[in-house]
Amino acid sequence: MLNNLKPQAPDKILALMEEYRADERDQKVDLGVGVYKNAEGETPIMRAIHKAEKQVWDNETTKKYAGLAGQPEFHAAMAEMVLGKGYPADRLACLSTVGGTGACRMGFELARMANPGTKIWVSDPTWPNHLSILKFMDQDFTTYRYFDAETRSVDFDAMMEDLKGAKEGDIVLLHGCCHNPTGANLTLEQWGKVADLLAETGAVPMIDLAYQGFGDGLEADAAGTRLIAERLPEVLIAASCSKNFGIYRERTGCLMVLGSEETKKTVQGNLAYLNRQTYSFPPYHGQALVTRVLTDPELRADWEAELEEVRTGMLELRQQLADELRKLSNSDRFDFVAEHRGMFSRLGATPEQVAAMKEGNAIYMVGDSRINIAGLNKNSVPLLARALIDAGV
Ligand code: PLP
Ligand code: TYF
Repeated sequence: MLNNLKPQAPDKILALMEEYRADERDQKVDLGVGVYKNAEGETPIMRAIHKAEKQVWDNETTKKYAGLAGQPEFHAAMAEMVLGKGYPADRLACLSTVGGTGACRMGFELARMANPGTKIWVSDPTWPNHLSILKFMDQDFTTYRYFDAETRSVDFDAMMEDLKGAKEGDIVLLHGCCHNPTGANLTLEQWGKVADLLAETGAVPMIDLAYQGFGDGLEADAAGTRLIAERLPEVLIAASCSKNFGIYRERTGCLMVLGSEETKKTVQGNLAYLNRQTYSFPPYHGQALVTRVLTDPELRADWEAELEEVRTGMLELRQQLADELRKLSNSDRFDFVAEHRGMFSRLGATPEQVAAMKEGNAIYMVGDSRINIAGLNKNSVPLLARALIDAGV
């Protein structure tokens, strides 16, 4: 039986991580996988998470099974963080999931259960895992134009043109903020236009929110999602806690589904059903940490402060890189680096140029020339800028 299996292509981002690890050169720079790193190249446990972990350790009295759909207090805390105080609890159903990836997967599954003929519209480009999950599910999907390779900003006219083709009951997947892999994002005004178009066509938005707090701030990064949630009758939101709480390996995420007061109970039942069919109970520990951090005022203030340090640190690196490139190229053609938001920017280098920087400069970026800004520090920014110019980017 097992000899029927075919080899699977490895995840390119994770494979690059291995390649970097095996590189024995001293001065190597890892701009690959989307994990936050401080100036020392470490991914520390956030202070508030560390404290919350101690509290959980001190107070937890049992390890028996918890909620099948997750913990209601986690759902409430997440809903408030994403949708704001006064979110419409009477029409919101929530599911705790295995990371944001699990939330995406369950969102796709729920959409298919609700509408077996649904087509899923994803941005071109999008996070490669979206595509691989959809292919694995044998789910009908298509892309909409998103990124203007020339200006490295959103090609909004093309996006709107393509999304006019989305039909009632189709799913339109949008990145809530900090678009992965491009770094180019919609303005709030553009979110409003997308909302109008979706209202016209009856297509249902699904928002992947994996980097809230990494772009313009915790509230600002949720603004597009909140606008969509206010204007449209049905919305799916796949939120990840991996980045903004720094709890990658705890696998903590939440799928939120906004419908009507009438559909809420059945949606909630279907969500729990999806967990049960897949792995029964979702991981508990990360939910407990996030709930404590969000609901304890002292922990929350400390977490927000540290998240803000992370965010502004990345913005400073963006500015430094843009300034350096302005100097070296004698032009403003790299100014987009400072305009982009989040961990990533797609620089627009060719695969050959990306390979040349890996071989010649030990600078590792994803093949589409996506860099993880947090992989840089003050010393490596000039190295990257120099390598980009020397490679002819
Ligand atoms: N969506 C996007 C766009 C991502 O970049 C990620 C990766 O971190 C995720 C979802 C989900 O991440 P995780 O499953 O680690 O929470
Ligand atoms: O895009 C990234 O780098 C992050 C981390 O299979 C990641 O989202 C990468 C690949 C993967 C899961 C997570």
